[in-house]
Amino acid sequence: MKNDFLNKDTIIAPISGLSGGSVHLIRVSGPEAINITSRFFSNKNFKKGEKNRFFYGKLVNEQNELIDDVIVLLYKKPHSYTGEDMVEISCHGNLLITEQIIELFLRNHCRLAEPGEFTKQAFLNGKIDLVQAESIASIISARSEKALQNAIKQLEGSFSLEIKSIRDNLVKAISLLELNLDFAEEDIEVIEDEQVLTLIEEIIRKIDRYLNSYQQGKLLLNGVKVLITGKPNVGKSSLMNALLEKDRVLVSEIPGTTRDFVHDEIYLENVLVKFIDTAGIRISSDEIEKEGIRRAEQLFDEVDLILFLFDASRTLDREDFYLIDRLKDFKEKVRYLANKIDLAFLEENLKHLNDRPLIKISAKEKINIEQIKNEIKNLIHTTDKQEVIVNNERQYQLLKQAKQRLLEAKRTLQKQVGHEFVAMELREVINLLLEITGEITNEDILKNIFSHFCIGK
Ligand SMILES: Nc1nc2c(ncn2[C@@H]2O[C@H](COP(=O)(O)OP(=O)(O)OP(=O)(O)O)[C@@H](O)[C@H]2O)c(=O)[nH]1
Ligand SMILES: [Mg+2]
Repeated sequence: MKNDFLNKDTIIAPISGLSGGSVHLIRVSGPEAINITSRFFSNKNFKKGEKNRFFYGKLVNEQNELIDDVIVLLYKKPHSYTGEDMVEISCHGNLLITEQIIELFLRNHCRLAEPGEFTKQAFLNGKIDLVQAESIASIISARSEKALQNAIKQLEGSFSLEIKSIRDNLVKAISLLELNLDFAEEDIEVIEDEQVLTLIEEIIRKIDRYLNSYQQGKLLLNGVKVLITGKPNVGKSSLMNALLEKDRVLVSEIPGTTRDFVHDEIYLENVLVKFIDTAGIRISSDEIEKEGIRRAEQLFDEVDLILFLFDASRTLDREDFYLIDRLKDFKEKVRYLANKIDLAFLEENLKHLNDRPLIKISAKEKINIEQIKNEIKNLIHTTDKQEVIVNNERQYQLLKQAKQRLLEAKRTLQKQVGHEFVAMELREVINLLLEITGEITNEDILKNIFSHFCIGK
């Protein structure tokens, strides 16, 4: 079915970065790739070339004027990235040359490749499945070594294989159910429902593991976002500096020192951690400050961890209470930090915090900063042993739907309303899994996926 979407055009795009570098690489893919190239390429062995190999020669334009000395790599269908006839031209790293070559091909029955189109062709030609195609985008955008490892694992096809093994189990369950249907009239219970139930539950557990890995996958891919908040002068910027281990933000004894958001990043165990220091939140009638508070509060939703700071050497006041109250809705992702413990720690404040776990720190004297970093590491760690981590929204949504269907199948089985209904649900699950790997797909889905790629991928 997916071959219906295969286009028969010959497409071209630069595939290497175009700024700097001594060599640029241009890819041409499609039925006319070899013909067009051979018309303008001086090496006469090229057209006869049977196997995948490279050729050196001069590339000229229609007027036989030299464009550049180039090396051309020849890939014969289906032994290429796209699965089509494909040519890659290495020219000197000058944008004027690259443009001339691309223009030449555009004038001669080629068109510019759309973003992700080479990878789309690879998918349509069965070189890779959709999970693998998406992992290529993840490889390029990965911001940490861990995310990169995970994406490479997916490109190798380990997740696709897991999905396939789940599908095999579903087929097994369906055939058990159908076996029962065949004998239904003879009133023989060929299999125990228990057997199917066990299979379904096993699959649900597996899918659950993938669903749980999603949050983690997102953290690995995009980095962990940590917001530092609290009322003015409690030591937010001092903490930011302590976490970054440098004097990044201005610190002073005057409340209201930080006026806007300050961002900076570090790597913790190969994962990117982005800290955001904010202006102190105070209750005010000033419109500008209100806007600042609104923007900071918007971030509560977006970030992965909120570090709420208060000055432990002073009695909490209504500005602290305001924030403590606002943060109630973000329970799990808030850490309460009692700062300035080098000065004092007032026990009386504890009654306002209702047993919330506290980390006692001194941003200035660098006490217990490691403990905060450990909290961040814990977010990243939980699925260390997980084989594959799902980090793709589309795959996640399909897995979620698959789980819902499986739960429905389980209920139907337990209600004993008929095996055919259970089998129907399980077939739906198979379809959802086929959508994940792209064996069932449609033009809109593909367009959406590949439009997120960059040109030349
Ligand atoms: N003794 C002590 N002083 C601290 C500590 N942390 C911060 N301070 C001091 O508290 C004052 C305010 O610190 P900042 O880091 O600027 O506080 P802030 O929360 O960023 O303040 P605003 O940007 O104004 O909201 C400075 O004089 C810091 O030196 C600490 O752990 N112990
Ligand atoms: Mg500050």
